[in-house]
Amino acid sequence: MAPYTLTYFAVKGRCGALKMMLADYGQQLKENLVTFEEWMKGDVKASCVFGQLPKFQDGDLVLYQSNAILRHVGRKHGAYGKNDCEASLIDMMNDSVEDLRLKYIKLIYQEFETGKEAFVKDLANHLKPFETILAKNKSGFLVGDQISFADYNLFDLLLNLRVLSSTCLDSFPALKSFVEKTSARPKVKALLESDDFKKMPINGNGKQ
Ligand code: GTB
Repeated sequence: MAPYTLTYFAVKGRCGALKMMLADYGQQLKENLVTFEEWMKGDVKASCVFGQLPKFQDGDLVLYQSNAILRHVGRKHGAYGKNDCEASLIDMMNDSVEDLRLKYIKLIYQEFETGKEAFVKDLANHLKPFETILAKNKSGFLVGDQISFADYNLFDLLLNLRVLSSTCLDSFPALKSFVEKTSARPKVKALLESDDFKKMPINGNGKQ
């Protein structure tokens, strides 16, 4: 039996990074996919502590909030740094990934038609700090010399951003190399190439 269960919509959305991290650690995941029609009935929403998905179950532990879920899995599988200082730096990186993800989500769900051009134009300003950090840290990871949940989160977001703007990484060699290296991790590669993963839309409204 899979130790972990994820309840979410049939999109990559806020769970792409989680799926990549679990795959990379050889962990099985049971997925309960909730349709939009089912969600609109209200019962599932009412059962969620904050009225939103994803919901993640690890035995008796029930978690909401995608970043708390990433942290939990990262903590359990050695993807949360080697000491407290690394863990704090990883938190900082992940919060910055979240800041950019929120801008992306706002674009996708609220202003895609009117805001895409400006978003893409401004994107380099938001990618630059990650480029600087990765160029400086010769390990190829955001923090220390091993992969962390923040790396999977950044990787997932960069894949989405490259779909939005195929050239957005062109002037960022460290980010390009980061994407190439993470994509080439054998279990991540297998997930990315799997039919189930490929056929899942990135977002719930068909925009990407
Ligand atoms: N801070 C929370 C987290 O990080 O987990 C935010 C969670 C969140 O925004 N959840 C969205 C949700 O539950 C789904 S992700 N929305 C329903 C609601 O609030 O009632 C974005 C999303 C929206 C819609 C679909 N869809 O229709 O397929 C898919 C994904």
